[in-house]
Amino acid sequence: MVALKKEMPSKKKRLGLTVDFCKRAKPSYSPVALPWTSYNQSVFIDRIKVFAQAGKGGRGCVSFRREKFVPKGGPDGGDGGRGGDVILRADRHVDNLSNFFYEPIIKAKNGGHGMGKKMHGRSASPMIVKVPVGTIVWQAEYPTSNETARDGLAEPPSTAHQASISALLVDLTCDGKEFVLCRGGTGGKGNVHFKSSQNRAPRQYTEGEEGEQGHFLLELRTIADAGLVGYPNAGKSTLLRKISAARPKVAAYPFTTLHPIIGVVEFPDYCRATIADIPGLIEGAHRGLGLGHEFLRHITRCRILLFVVDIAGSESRNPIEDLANLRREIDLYDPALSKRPWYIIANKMDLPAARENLEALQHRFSTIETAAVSAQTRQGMESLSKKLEKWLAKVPQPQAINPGKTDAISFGN
Ligand SMILES: Nc1nc2c(ncn2[C@@H]2O[C@H](COP(=O)(O)OP(=O)(O)O)[C@@H](O)[C@H]2O)c(=O)[nH]1
Ligand SMILES: [Mg+2]
Repeated sequence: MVALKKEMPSKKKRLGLTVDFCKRAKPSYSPVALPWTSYNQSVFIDRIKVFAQAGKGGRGCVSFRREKFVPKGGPDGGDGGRGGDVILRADRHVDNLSNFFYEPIIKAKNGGHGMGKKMHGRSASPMIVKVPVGTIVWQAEYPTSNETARDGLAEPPSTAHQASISALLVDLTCDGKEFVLCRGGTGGKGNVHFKSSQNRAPRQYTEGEEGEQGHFLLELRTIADAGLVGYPNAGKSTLLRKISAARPKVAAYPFTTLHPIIGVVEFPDYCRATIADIPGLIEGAHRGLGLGHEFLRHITRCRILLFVVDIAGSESRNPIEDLANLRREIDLYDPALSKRPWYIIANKMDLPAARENLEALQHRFSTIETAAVSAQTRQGMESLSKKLEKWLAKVPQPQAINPGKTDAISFGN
């Protein structure tokens, strides 16, 4: 007897499926290169152009009252609701502007249209967008000839450099501070407003107002009490790790830190100070070498500047030359910044040749207070913390930048 082997169709065939779900279709998009990202760091954006549009007001309604035994009840068309505002709110839990990288168009909802029985249209809720504390908002203008209409929106042209900055609108310096970027349009009037002894059955109504719209440049200038400035590998990030709970990446190669990181230092008397660690500066940064001056704007609001030098002169560096170069770079970036109170942190005191170099450095910069530390071994960190508190106590809090001021600011990147 021959055993008949019955061919059982596969489950896929039984279900009538023809597509092989196991084989994933290749994604049709190509991965986008994000600025300032690495395998373990998220995207950091500190300057971005956005387009914002507030909601349009709702249309007024044309309607007449119709009820049993009320044959000619008169006009009863309600007004339209207000369009939503676009509001920026400074939030200390947001640390950069990367959400605008993915959504550079901010649109609030339109107001609802008016309805019969004198019913008012629904006013749209405001579109509240969170931005980091320290965000400065500039009005940007694009030539109108380049504007293209898409979905009723004037799109920012692809050639971004054509935009010009016209005015500084606001400096959001404290947590919770709000700014209405674009005001929503008011609602239109319903026909109830047009009745008169002459016009007892009005069919007139008004359209809702357009919401404000415009292009804006948002720029983050981090607010911290002290800023660490130094050559790559001087030990700035190590210092911040040891003095605060911040965890910037530390490694023995230059430009490990790719974006500013803020650490909070707690003093024994329950006072606190924030310290900003920015990517290393090198000689010629004003010519765009290294990461250039790109991140120096994050220390422009710091009350004091802490120049971190590798006092051991490892990697055949000269700490005195390094410090002089750093001072020159700061001066080239902004002469006002170079007048800010500054101090020296001589790091890597655990290495040989550090003592000798420290004496030479103190001799050369005799008027500047110096803290000698070893961030790696924690040597001198207690005394640095005390000095930091003393240095900060001498300097007042910086003021927010006045709106209306127009600054020379490039808008190409
Ligand atoms: N021997 C010694 N090495 C240090 C000290 N501070 C930092 N380093 C090392 O210097 C290298 C660069 O440190 P990092 O904090 O990334 O420097 P940054 O580029 O200024 O942020 C790392 O390998 C650290 O381990 C120190 O006090 N002593
Ligand atoms: Mg670093």
